[in-house]
Amino acid sequence: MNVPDTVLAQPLRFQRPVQPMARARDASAGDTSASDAPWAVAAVAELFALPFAELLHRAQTVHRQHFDPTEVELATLLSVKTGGCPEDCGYCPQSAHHPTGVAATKMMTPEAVREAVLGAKAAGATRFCMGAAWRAPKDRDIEAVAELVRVVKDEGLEACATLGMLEQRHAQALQQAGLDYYNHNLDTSPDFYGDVITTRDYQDRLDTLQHVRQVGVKVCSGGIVGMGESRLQRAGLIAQLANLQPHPESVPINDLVKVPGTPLANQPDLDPIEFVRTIAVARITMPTARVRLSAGRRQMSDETQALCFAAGANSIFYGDKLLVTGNPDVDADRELLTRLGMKAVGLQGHAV
Ligand code: SAM
Ligand code: DTB
Ligand code: SF4
Repeated sequence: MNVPDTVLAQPLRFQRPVQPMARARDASAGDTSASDAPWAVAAVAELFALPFAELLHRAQTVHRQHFDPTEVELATLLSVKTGGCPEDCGYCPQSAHHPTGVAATKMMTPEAVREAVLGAKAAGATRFCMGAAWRAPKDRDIEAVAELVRVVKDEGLEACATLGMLEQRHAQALQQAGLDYYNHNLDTSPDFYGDVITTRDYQDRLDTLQHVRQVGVKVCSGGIVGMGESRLQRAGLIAQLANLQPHPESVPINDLVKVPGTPLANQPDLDPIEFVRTIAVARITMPTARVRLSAGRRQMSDETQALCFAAGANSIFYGDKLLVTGNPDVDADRELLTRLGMKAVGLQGHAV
């Protein structure tokens, strides 16, 4: 792993580690009260470097202050407009720059989307997220997606959309249609970003998040790990997210899905323990967020997923497909959640 020695050097002592220096409040002593003090990347890196048991303990302490740790949100994804995307995101099977064999489709009809929403609702999902492979939607796209948002809201689910860069007037139109969340990931740290994407820059992403925030739609923003970034760069991503004012309400943490034909297809696997650490650090730095254990679960063991929940993940993508790649099937997820004694949001007092 490409981690500086200074970050890895960690005394193995059974006592409270040195508290993050650059943090105004005392996170090491369990003070998780809201604070405006920004998270320095170095302070986030110190969290990453904690002994695993200490890190998990802190994450669990924070988690329990804000959530029932046995509760998990089930969010279902649907790609309403797939493939042919002009952006060159190095991880993405839907980019027209990469020979992945994903065919470009037209936008789905409201009828077809309603059918998918009903299926997701019957399976127990409470959030429905629609993705489109656009750089940014046009006026007519926004009208079409607004119609889809109304379909989701009609069926009583929370509506989320991820459509690329968003102008404020477009965010406003979606808000009026009832959109609850907009997903737009920062993806990685500012200093690694250019290695992965060249067709839009980091500031474009921050601008979109601001437009979403300004119209009162909740922000869903996270990133991908396992793209070859260093631990310090993972800390850089988390610091960026945590320093948004306020931090995102939802934070998807994706483990890279290596799709043949994409530039990142041959990346070495990220150590699962490092993935769990990323979840724990997201939980500690963004105490009231839904931290979503997102893409990559199909390659993950049940034990790794269990550790992610223990580290503060409290949301998953639920349904047999993500956008174009696979996800664990619904029966397997139900069985896992039952084994772990976890219950879905919206289902009081019993498992899924
Ligand atoms: N086109 C829109 C955009 O990029 O803003 C929305 C859809 S895009 C597929 C949403 C997010 O999915 C990306 O920002 C990225 O974080 C995640 N993603 C895409 N491909 C992935 C992969 N192979 N593995 C993990 N996450 C991935
Ligand atoms: C997010 O953070 N992950 C989701 C959702 N937001 C849109 C997408 C994951 C995509 C995984 C690869 C694919 O199926 O395209
Ligand atoms: Fe296009 Fe989104 Fe894929 Fe990037 S992540 S290539 S913007 S669909």
